[in-house]
Amino acid sequence: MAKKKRTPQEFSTDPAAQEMLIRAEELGIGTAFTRADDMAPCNIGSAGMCCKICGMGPCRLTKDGSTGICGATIDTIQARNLIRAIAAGAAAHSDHGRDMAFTLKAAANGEAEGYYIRDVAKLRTVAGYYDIEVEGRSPEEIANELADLYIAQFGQQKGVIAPIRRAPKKRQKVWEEQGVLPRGVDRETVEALHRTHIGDDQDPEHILQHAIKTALADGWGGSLIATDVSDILFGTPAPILGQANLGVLKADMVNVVVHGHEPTLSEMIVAASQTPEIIEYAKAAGAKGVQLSGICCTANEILMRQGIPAAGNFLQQELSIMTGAVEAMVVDVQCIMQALVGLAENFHTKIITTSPKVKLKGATHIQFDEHHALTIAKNILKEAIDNYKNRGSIQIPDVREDLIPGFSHEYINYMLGGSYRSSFRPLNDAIMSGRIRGVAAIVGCNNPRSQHDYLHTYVTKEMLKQDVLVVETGCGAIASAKLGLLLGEAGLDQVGPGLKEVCEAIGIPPVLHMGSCVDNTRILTVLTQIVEEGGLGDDIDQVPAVGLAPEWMSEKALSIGTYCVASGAYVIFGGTSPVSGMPDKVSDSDLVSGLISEGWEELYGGKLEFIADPDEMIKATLEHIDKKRAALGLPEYDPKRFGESGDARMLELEALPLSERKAAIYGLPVAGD
Ligand code: CUV
Repeated sequence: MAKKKRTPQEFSTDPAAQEMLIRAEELGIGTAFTRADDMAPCNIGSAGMCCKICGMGPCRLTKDGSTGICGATIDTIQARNLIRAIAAGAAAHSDHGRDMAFTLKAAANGEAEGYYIRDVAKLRTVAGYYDIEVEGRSPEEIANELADLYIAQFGQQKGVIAPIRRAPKKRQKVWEEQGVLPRGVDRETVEALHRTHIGDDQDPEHILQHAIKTALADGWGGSLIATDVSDILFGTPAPILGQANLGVLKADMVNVVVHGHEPTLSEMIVAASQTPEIIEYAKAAGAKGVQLSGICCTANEILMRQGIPAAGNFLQQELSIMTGAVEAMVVDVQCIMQALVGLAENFHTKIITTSPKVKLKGATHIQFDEHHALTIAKNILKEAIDNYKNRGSIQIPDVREDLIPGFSHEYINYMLGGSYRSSFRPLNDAIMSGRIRGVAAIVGCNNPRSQHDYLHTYVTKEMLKQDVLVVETGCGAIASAKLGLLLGEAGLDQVGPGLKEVCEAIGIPPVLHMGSCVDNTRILTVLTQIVEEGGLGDDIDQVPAVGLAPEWMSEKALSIGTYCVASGAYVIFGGTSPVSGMPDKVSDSDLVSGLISEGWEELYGGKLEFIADPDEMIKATLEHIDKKRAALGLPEYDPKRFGESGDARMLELEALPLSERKAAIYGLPVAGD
């Protein structure tokens, strides 16, 4: 039976993406979307029932009771595959954190060209968590000691990684009781690999316990370190105006798209692009200047700190090149499609790899080194500018949307109360009164198996109607940005009455962009601060909040989901479950699915579920939020109670004659009555 081919409109909900997909079709160029149509997923592998950890296999288990050559059961194989994916995700995030810590060390010692400590206040706050002396010491001295402490977390062999102490007290106790406090970031990842070698750990429950430990080493270790150090070196994000979508590319400028994850490189390219030397160089090449933009989480990093526009999310990396207007795509690590090089051959675009860890055959490699960062960044930009003359026909979709990103947990704390009384009190109060029904963190990737951006934006919009405050990171945040949901005024007509009041009173969009994937740790911090503020329980599992990754695809997403569950959150993934078994076929193995949902809920209060249908996702989210509200003894959510105060109401009142206004506000009789 011939497989159904989707149309550009079915591939993506984003008009800019659709336009480029039509161009791709006209030019006869394949993309991840068309390849997804051509490639039927292996149903044994996608259900987690293929084992290829040794040379006796791969063993494809297809029905209940079947085993691999060594005797491994479906349950064991599913648990092993899952922990391996989590370990890879945790390794990716944590290695990013390690590189950031080394950059901090180099900057503190004056050995990193172009880097300096931009956020001394955050440096002092973070140092304070670890009892590092701050009084009377220079930022460099403090940074040196903090960098040493952070670098040591990766290779630590015994004890507990230091950042764990930033979790709620009660949560730390849970982890201690369950024996999942991570000893060292690298150690847990290595052990995950050891345990899944042929002939090692074969008890699914025991394997999954270590999956939790590995993920915690990411969320409360490597990723948290990455976020901390990025803020210290490049500034803690605060609201800033930005733009998103392919329409940010400029026809008369040299377009350089940075793609990947680590802000060390992208921040330096931002700095280099603003030097007179580079601006002159671009003008000499006949361009008006250099237009920088980002893809994926690199986009998020420079968007929220510098307001550099985002060209798009994961599934737009190919589409940006399809415009013909990109002189260079500069990549570092993670989420970089191998297809880029072949695709770029149809245009003049140069793919420039920069990480010693990531090379693509056929790409230009200009290795990045933080000791000479500014010089290297300038060289990269000159390479792009030199390529401007080779441009052929271009087509840039005229589609872009403004947005306000930059809601770090520090800023959220500040915005709620101002500098003298910054606190989470107003947020807690709003949740307690029911103005805000609960919080949803909608995060994660795009996946060409589903319609690009559809699940993200559908779920987000439904949450807002239900008075659920939404926080976002990663490619999900870029999806909402493109829809205009990260802009106060644009979103508020689609928002429930209570949440609308809160947004108007504080002056925030109903969807808060909190950063890149490693910045999901900011969400952990927000949840911790909500708990510490009081009134919403004494641990994260009591907060009416849910995490969602509707279009997930990366192993990092699995690690994030798992550390959020271990921290007490209900986490819902869309798409297919990597541990589903084949319920409608020959196997109904659901032991592992049960262990990561009800099993983990019993132990940690959080659970991981895979729900493909967005309406089911929404239903499960709201049920969970309402259940947590009831458990806290909070009033039942009732949208009719709100929407009568706030700015909108004031504007209505202001339009009335004075006498009627008084009557409306104070219930006084109207003069002349
Ligand atoms: Ni790190 S991991 S596709 S860029 S969110 Fe985007 Fe985000 Fe997933 Fe990758």
